[in-house]
Amino acid sequence: MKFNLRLTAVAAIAAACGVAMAQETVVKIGHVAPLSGAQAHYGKDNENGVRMAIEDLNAQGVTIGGKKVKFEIQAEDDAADPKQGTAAAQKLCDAKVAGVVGHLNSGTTIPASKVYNDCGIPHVTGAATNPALTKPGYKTTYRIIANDNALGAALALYAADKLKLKKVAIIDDRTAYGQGVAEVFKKTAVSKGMTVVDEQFTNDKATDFMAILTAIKAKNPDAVFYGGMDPQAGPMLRQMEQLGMDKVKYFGGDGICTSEIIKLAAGAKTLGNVICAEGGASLAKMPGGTAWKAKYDKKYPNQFQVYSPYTYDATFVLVDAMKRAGSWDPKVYTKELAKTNYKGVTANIAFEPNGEMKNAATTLYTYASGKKEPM
Ligand code: ABU
Repeated sequence: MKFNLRLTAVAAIAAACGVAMAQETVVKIGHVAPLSGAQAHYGKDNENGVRMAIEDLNAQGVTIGGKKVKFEIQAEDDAADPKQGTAAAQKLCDAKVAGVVGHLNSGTTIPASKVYNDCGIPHVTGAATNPALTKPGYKTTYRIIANDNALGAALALYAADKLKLKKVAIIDDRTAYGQGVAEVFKKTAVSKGMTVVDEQFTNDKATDFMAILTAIKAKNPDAVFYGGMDPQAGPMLRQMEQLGMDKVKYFGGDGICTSEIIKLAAGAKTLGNVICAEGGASLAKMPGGTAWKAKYDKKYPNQFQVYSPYTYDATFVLVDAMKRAGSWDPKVYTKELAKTNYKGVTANIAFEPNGEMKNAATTLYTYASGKKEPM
């Protein structure tokens, strides 16, 4: 008899849980980044940030407009390619995700932003830094880090004012990001009296830079600025060492400011010449950075690169707007994103009217000890 009563109670609880689970609505958050190709390590790190945010949100239990919600990620790969970027954006529009975190590259994010605007789904990038992203003034586009106007200028000011460097050579990878950040650096460097002794171009698939570095070496620069990502910057540092350019400072934006560059430089002493800039505070100075990073490393050992704290916060920013609107329907909640005042792991997040982050910090880093350190 006792046994039967217990079974009945268990069945009742199971049925109640079943009803509760059936009442949970699944809300999809899209994420897009390169998950294949030479930049997959950045994309995986970004995706990890979104996955961790979704796990934390679901563990907290989120209610929107009186309904219990369960979040799921729809993760897409754009391979850092603009065409695949717009295709992935259209796929997320067709899937009617509630919002998107991404993309990672400016070259994919800028064209994708029009697709999201046309289908009325908001996206928040925690990585793409070309200022042109927010120029169209789409109400569906937001960025939660500083843009390249800040990064390029901070690096040039440091080169000119602190290090008193005179001659710089500039290389970029002809992507929206690489070319954009190099142009800002050049403009500020020239305004500070520095001389640009050479300008060379490569692309985001190249690994052999001997010819352009040999041309640059002949101009005897104090520094090289590279606008591009670490799959090129790492081998470039090795080749600079091979050419004896071991006294030349090496500047770059957030695209080279990764953990992976340490591996890619493969022990080159020139890694110690790197000075790179990121559009946020260092982890130690972020409001929740240290604890967050410890949790991330436990979940995703050896995968941290740069942007995952920002993609984590970007996910929470979307959900915060949904909660305030009482709806996950983008037609209803998108206008709440503009009013964001969210205390994130990375910063207190609020937006300018054009979708840029208000009061975004910029931090310079070096690898002087073979380890990435804020300066
Ligand atoms: N911010 C550097 C990497 C991503 C991009 O803007 O292309």
